[in-house]
Amino acid sequence: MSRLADLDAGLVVAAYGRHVLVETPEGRRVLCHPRGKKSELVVGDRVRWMASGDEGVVEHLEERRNLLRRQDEWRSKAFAANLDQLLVLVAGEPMFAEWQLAKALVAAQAAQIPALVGLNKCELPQAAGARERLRPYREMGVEVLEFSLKGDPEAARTLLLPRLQRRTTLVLGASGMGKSTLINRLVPQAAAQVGEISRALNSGRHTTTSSTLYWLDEARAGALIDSPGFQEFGLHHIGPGELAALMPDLAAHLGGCRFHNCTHRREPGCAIRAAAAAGQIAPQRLQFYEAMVDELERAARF
Ligand SMILES: Nc1nc2c(ncn2[C@@H]2O[C@H](COP(=O)(O)OP(=O)(O)OP(=O)(O)O)[C@@H](O)[C@H]2O)c(=O)[nH]1
Ligand SMILES: [Mg+2]
Ligand SMILES: [Zn+2]
Repeated sequence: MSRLADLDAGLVVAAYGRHVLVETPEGRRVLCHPRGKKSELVVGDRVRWMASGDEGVVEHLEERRNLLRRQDEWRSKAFAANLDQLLVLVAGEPMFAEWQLAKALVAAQAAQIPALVGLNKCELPQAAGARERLRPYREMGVEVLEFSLKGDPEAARTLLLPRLQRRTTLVLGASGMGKSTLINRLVPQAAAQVGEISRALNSGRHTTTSSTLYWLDEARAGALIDSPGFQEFGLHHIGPGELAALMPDLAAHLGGCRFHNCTHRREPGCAIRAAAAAGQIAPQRLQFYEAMVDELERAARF
């Protein structure tokens, strides 16, 4: 085993199952394979690697600052590591699914990654319904940026770029919310960066199935990470007892319940239910909480 100091440093900019694309500090991209049965490498990982012909072998994974992941009944899947923030894209047409947003925000909170919401397609009349659906989120302190990537791309750039510069941002959103449009509007030579990745992988086969990191600037200070949708956003890595603390609107009332181990469902003297009854917590947020606790408790029994 070579000494760590002798190995090259690199950043995982794309991950495809068993192999990853590693970018060197000089900006060269090398197809690498993990050594042995290592833990799954994800985009954003900092690694140490060694050349082996034209390709490379990842020998070491540097400690992660954070890791955004989801877990369902069957498997655990990591989105990306070492993130500065999460941007969840939503829209009114098609209308975004509120629970997907709610889950993404819980996962971000659990990983201690700041999150903001982008309401795209705000020029459409259906944006009003989406704005209304986002109201509890704004009220709990989630920042919501409104823009129209297609209707007014310049305004969208002006609004978004200061929030994205010099940071690594994971962009999440269901199909049709505008992730690709965002990348194409904000990333110089987005198509070229994709082409470069396909070339390094020697085919176009893998291009859309995995997360990819795009640089926002020549200096490679800011990056957007594109992800392949998030249909099955499981939160099974979170205990049912932890959930309320990860929802800011519920968390604000924690500590006020009569029982210290209150599950906030049917116990008397529950401060969270009292807050919901008083209109301080939106009904759909309490419903989400109850449904998630049920799901997580069921999962814990198996
Ligand atoms: N009206 C309107 N349409 C938009 C806007 N931004 C994107 N779209 C359209 O919405 C559709 C979906 O956009 P995409 O960028 O492909 O969405 P995506 O999130 O990448 O979707 P997937 O790749 O399926 O996950 C496309 O037809 C876009 O042209 C907008 O601001 N207003
Ligand atoms: Mg897309
Ligand atoms: Zn309670």
